[in-house]
Amino acid sequence: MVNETRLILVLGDQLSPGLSALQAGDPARDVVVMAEVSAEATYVPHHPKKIAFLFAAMRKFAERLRSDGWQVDYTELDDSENAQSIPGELLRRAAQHGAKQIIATEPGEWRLISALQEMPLPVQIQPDTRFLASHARFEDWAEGRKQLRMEYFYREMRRETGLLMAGDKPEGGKWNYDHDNRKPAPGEIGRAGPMQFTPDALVEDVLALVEARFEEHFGTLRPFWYATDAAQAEAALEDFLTNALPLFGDYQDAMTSEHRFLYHAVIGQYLNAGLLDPLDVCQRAEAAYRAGHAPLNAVEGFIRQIIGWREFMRGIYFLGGPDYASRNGLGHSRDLPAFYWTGQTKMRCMAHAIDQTRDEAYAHHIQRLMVTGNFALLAGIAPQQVAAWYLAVYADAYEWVEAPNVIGMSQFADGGMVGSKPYVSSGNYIAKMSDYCKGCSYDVKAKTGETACPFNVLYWQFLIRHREAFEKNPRMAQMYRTWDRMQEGRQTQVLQDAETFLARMEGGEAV
Ligand code: FAD
Ligand code: DLZ
Ligand code: SF4
Repeated sequence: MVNETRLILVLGDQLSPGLSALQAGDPARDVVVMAEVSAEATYVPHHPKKIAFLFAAMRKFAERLRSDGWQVDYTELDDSENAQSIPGELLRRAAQHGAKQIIATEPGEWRLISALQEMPLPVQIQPDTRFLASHARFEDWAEGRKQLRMEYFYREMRRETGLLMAGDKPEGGKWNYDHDNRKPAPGEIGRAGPMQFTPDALVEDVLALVEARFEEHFGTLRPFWYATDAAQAEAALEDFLTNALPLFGDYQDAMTSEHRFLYHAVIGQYLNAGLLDPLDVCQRAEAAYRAGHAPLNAVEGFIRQIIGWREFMRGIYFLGGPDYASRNGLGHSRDLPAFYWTGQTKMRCMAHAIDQTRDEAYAHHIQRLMVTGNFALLAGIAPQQVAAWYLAVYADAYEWVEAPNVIGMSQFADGGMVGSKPYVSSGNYIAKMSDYCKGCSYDVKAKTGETACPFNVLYWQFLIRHREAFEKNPRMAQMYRTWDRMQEGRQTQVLQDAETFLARMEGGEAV
């Protein structure tokens, strides 16, 4: 029948008024379905701050849709009728309304895409238009290329959006100012951190619910300070543009024990849930540059993260297909050590990154890549266990962006789709970019022995374990030459120390 009610599905990370499913629907005819369900909250044990953020933002978005004239059937987690899964809730609501059709925007995970495709009702899946590059656009770009490199894709996105362009040339003459963005942490940080919001009554209700239901999940719920609607997310963005963007570039890779956020935007959770629009964010950053408020290296670096890395990662996930997240190119199989969930390790850099993650559901890129990710890769942890940890603990984590970052960029498990070489380093890099090593139980300068920094011995052991895979890589050949010049006795000692460390770690000793 022509005017039969249809259901419009809006997922927790689809809180955008321009969502394609809403565009395809009709407020006079259709019913929006939104549901807090335990299947989504527990398929990995999401951080309580992440669950609270999403539930609060979902409730506020439902109110907004109602005031825009939509009928919204919203199911709270503890509703007695709640089917506790997305397909279950859709079927329940379809029966209530006699609806025979569902309209959805493509979810950001293959798992949920298949669940929708397998529903007994027809589901019209609309493309997610909240990204610059459609799947077809990315496939076209990737077609026939031997290697997929973010830099070349990024340049096309710059041309297409016109961001930081001077005619058909890049602003300032260079596409990429990353070279200027590698300063270690400054002594003083003149920024209080990201903008924080006091929970209102609606948020307090959600916090009580999350406290009662997800107490056993890793992560501290309070103090809860996230933005939970578009207006607050906008205010947080504005605060970043004013107070942090000018120094974003310089200290992008720095880490300090004192400051968790440095000059980072801390907007990943807002962008990925749909509270901020990526192109708008970039245009506002560009305006800050044009107004003379922020330098080119900062603004180019920031824009590259969003129209370059973020879009590229999404392209890789969907190009990789449903099995992308299960790849294990280096055949790693060790279990994730318990200290990823407790922070109880003598490695100060790891303890700091994990403790901060527990408190904030946040760590910045270099902490994720060069501390927790680097350690997991060096120690040969099973990439799917590493990925499950990242997916659970970060407020901005959804598989479309988490898997290419973890399986691809960090664990080099996707066969080189994302990167041309693994991101591994000894303790040296961490010592250079942070103050973690001061006061660590290990000695970053010691290359062998009981107190040697574990990253130092594991680094060589990793290279030797995977010599066949990497020694012909021109970007890694120098390291193999260094190893080959090392005295044999020292080589044996390094490898022995690495084995001893791993055995102690696997035996559950405090390492
Ligand atoms: P900023 O440093 O201020 O950067 C601004 C924005 O750029 C971010 O909000 C984000 O939207 C985008 N961005 C930057 N780097 C990336 C990247 N590599 N991929 C995609 N977007 C990027 N990002 C996620 O959004 N979700 C994840 O689950 C996620 N998992 C990661 C796992 C690992 C192992 C690594 C190395 C990186 C991961 N990232 C992930 C990328 C990056 O760490 C976060 O986007 C960033 O730390 C978010 O904090 P911010 O908003 O302060 O970022
Ligand atoms: C992450 C998440 C959580 C914790 N809870 C819900 C929920 O209860 N309801 C919902 O619609 N979405 C939730 N999400 C987001 C989904 O997991 C997300 O849409 C998929 O992983 C696809 O990106
Ligand atoms: Fe980390 Fe090694 Fe430095 Fe300790 S010495 S903080 S383990 S890099």
